[in-house]
Amino acid sequence: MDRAIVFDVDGTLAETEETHRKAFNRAFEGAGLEWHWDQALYTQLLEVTGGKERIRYFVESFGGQGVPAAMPDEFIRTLHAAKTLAYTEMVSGGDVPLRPGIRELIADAQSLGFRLAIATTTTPANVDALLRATMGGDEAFEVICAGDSVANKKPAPDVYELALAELELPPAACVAIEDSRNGLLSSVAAGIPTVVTPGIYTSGHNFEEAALVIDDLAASDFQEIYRLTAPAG
Ligand code: XBP
Ligand code: MG
Repeated sequence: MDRAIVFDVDGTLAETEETHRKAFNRAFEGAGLEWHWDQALYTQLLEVTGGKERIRYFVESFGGQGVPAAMPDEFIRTLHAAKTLAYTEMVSGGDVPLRPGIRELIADAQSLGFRLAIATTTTPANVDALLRATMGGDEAFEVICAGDSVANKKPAPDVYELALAELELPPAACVAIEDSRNGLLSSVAAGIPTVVTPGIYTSGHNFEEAALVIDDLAASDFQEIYRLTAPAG
């Protein structure tokens, strides 16, 4: 079939951000830093996508208040690598299930011949760990675009444009599934009709550009999603 569903990962395939937050805090503790990102602070820091960029945003926002006013990129990279290790260990241990309805949507879309892809800001190792733990591997997804594979992370369109290029499909032949405003802005900027399934950290976001907002995917009619795609060519 010449149509595809492009899935975001964090907050969409699974509610992962609490595990990300715990992994950040473990990395800070392991580095002897007295930082602790609670849920209120993390909600604010999620304004910035990308873990390394989020740490940089935290330093620049809170530098001087018990936080170094500046931090070398190399140190941030090392800190983020420790976070990724902590995250993948927790996810591999089965901490994070797929969101309700996601497994059914993937199976139903596959049975109808839809091609499946991923467009995410998170680190590739995190995608691999989540898909192994929840689906036994990434075979369902023909294309996986993640993390630093693009120069500009969401809300820039880059990662969705890369997914379209690898799928060799026009935006109108696809539909994106997202959970956040940053993700919605990214997929819409790439011209892709977008369905939003708000999550625990994003339910208050503005989703006015969405083609459809679904609060409970498990109770939804998947045809409403499929109808947003048009045949390529
Ligand atoms: C969500 C993000 C990521 C994760 C943390 O990505 O912005 O940065 O919060 O993962 P998406 P990393 O919603 O696009 O899946 O620390 O690996 O960036
Ligand atoms: Mg997301």
